[in-house]
Amino acid sequence: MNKRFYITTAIDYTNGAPHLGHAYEKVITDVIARARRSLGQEAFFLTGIDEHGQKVQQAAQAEGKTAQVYCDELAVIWQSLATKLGLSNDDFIRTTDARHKKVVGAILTKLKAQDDLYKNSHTGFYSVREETFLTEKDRNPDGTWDPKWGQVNELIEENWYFKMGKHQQWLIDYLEANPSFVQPDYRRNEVLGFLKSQPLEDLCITRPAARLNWGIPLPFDPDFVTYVWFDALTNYITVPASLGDPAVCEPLSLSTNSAQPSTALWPADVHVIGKDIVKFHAVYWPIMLQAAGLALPKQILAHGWWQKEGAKISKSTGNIVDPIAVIDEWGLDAFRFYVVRELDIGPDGNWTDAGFRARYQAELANGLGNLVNRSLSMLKRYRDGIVPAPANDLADDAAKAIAEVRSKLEKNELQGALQSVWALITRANQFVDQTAPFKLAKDPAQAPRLDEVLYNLAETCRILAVLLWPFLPTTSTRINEQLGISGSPDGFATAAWGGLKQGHTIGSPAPLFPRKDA
Ligand code: ME8
Repeated sequence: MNKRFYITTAIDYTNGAPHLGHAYEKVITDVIARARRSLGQEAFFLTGIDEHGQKVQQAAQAEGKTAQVYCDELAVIWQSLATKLGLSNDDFIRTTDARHKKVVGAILTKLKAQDDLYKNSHTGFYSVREETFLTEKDRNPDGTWDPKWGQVNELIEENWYFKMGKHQQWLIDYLEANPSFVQPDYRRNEVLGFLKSQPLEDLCITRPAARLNWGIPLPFDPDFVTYVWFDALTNYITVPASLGDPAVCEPLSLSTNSAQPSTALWPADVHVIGKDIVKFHAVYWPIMLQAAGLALPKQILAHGWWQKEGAKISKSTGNIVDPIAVIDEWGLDAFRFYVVRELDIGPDGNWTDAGFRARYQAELANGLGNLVNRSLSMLKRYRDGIVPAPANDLADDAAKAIAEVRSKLEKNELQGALQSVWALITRANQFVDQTAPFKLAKDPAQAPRLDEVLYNLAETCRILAVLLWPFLPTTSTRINEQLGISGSPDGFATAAWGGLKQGHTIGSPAPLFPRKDA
């Protein structure tokens, strides 16, 4: 049983509409998953939704629905977003799934049995209107509470706590010994800075069911439901457990379904998440796993946040990018291309409509689209679509791009990989301009040279389809179809120069990216 490359996204809260940030994270994770498969690894890609918690409970109440009905309706919307984004996910987790509740119960039971959990009462100030405990930071400088909190009562509340402090030094040592565990480096440094600056407080892992009932009850104390983060993080091991992965089932004493062969996924290879939830993934999650006797994920990969037109994305101000509307207008691959090309994984990004249009026009329509269309149209016109004998003018440029893309994909440098692909596109477009095949076609003495030029261009298009597959799967498949090649261009090894054979007949060229001049 070979362990698969296991990659996950954050699971999205379903109390609002999907936005650019959600879509971006899912697309970069999909590109990494597809890239691994193209490079020959068996990959398993998990995404899903985070359905419990107060906000969902309140939103359901506001619509006069039960929380379950409300979540079932939203799950359809979020699953259709995954389809719309062209995600190649192998599973879609919902935290309301029975399989998930079982695993949350199992990890809590184990921690309780080990004496890692204890019940304690906490005195604090509670906002009735916002249904939340306030901290000293929420106080006005004069000691009063802002009117937005409504009535604030001092309250004693019992809850269950998870002992974290005893793992603090272990985690610091682990982060120092494993620099790739949290990436980029500046995020790892933030986590280390946080861990070294203060003693880690025990984590409150419940809410009283009397206050919040939309959650997973504690198996040993049903007056409490599991705190939303303890519930949510566990999703990453739920799916391996449901597939009988012994790396999860054995430490948690879960039975494997012996009727089915089990799938080895854990530990995850990459958890892709946003910068705001690094602490949960790089502090709480490793400590939960360590305490429960499970292996740690190999990497937490934190991406930055998008703004739009230089301002925070916000539904209330209307400053939003609706990924579905963009895809409906411009096509899925235009959306995927822009977000991956514009923003490297790590720093923050800024979506501008003008920037989106500019990249569409210059890089997709005039760059890739024009190269493929003119290359294949000339082959059709001058040689009846029949591939001439191999020639090698662009072989070195292609080999350079192939090597660079491979090495960048192995390091999850997606933006860099696209830059290397576009260097080849630019070079090939220059080659058309320099060799001027339309002129060669007018001179019968130049027929051998025209053959060479046409071979170079068609073969470059074939290689581009392979290199682009993880990023632009629809476009890449269309290039392959136009080349008359059956099957999907999803194997990186086939990118090597010379794959196109003399005498092969291509299909029909058609524009890949319609011009949007209006
Ligand atoms: O945090 N730009 O859910 P969520 C880029 N349920 N990414 C963004 C973004 C933006 N403007 N806004 C949000 C949660 N994201 C939890 C996760 S995981 C066990 C539980 C990213 O719906 C955000 O950083 O608030 C996170 O990775 C993801 O979208 C889901 O955010």
